[in-house]
Amino acid sequence: MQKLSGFVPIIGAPNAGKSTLLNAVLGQNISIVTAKPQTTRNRITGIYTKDNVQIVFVDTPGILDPKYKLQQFMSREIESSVIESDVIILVIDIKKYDKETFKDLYEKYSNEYKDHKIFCVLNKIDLIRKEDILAVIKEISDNFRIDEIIPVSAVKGFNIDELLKTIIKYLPENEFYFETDVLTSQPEKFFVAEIIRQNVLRQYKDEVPFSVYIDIDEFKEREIGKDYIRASIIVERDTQKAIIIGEGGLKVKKLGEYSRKSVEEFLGRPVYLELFVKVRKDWKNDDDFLKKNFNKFGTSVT
Ligand SMILES: Nc1nc2c(ncn2[C@@H]2O[C@H](COP(=O)(O)OP(=O)(O)OP(=O)(O)O)[C@@H](O)[C@H]2O)c(=O)[nH]1
Ligand SMILES: [Mg+2]
Repeated sequence: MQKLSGFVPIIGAPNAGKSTLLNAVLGQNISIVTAKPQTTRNRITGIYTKDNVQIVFVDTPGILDPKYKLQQFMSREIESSVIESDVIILVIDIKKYDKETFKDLYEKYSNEYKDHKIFCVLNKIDLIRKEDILAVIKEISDNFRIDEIIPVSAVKGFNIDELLKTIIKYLPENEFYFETDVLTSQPEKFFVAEIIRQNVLRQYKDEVPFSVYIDIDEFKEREIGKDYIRASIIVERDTQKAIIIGEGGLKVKKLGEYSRKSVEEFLGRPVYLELFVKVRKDWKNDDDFLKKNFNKFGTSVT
């Protein structure tokens, strides 16, 4: 049978549910999800392969106006995932749908990427009434030239099969880009850093978790005994370091325990995880730091 294969970036506002959608189509949690906007920082490849079909999904950071250098790096991750793609998925949180905001998003992508097919995935339909879902679908189809509009609930798994079936209809005939058993192109190290960052985002409040960069200093696989992982939690200021550590080191201890458990679950083997908290002043605006570290674990699409 002829093989069908293509790249499908998942784009949208922060918190729209892009990473949850990626995890839902893959049936596995590879992209971190939290209730906080701006959770995803890099593009994350998730590869769906079944029979003669391979869809290379690319989860991206939420679209925003870059206010500091890290966000400029994040925005480039979005652009670079769209260029080579076949179908662009715009994810909208249906509860927050607003015609003007949608128009801006639509115009940006339909003007810049004229040859691409554009799908609108209306996510979080579990949160609103059916009549309201239908009203949004009608408004979009009456006003915009969107190739497909698909209502889903990524968290409940509603209509995900329909989304996959629809994407497949648009895929070009192509050889597969990846081996059939490959789920992602990022190395384990990247996911370990992301899992720790997810725990930071969930455990700490306000701005502190957004000032955190996780570096994996050492990742030693051992034949006998547990794997050894040493990670740095890099923050922007001394005050943030104190918050991460907590009184008597209790907070960072708890972070270490939770992170170890989630890393073990992900890797399927026991690990010994050591965390160190360090300050790199204002790293989010530091070009040298970002050039060296952003995307250091190779999250490139191919
Ligand atoms: N009720 C409901 N909540 C959802 C759904 N999909 C995602 N969420 C929630 O929305 C929040 C954000 O989800 P993410 O997947 O992290 O959103 P994102 O678009 O990747 O966000 P960024 O990475 O920050 O751009 C989380 O709390 C999810 O559990 C859905 O279908 N229904
Ligand atoms: Mg995300």
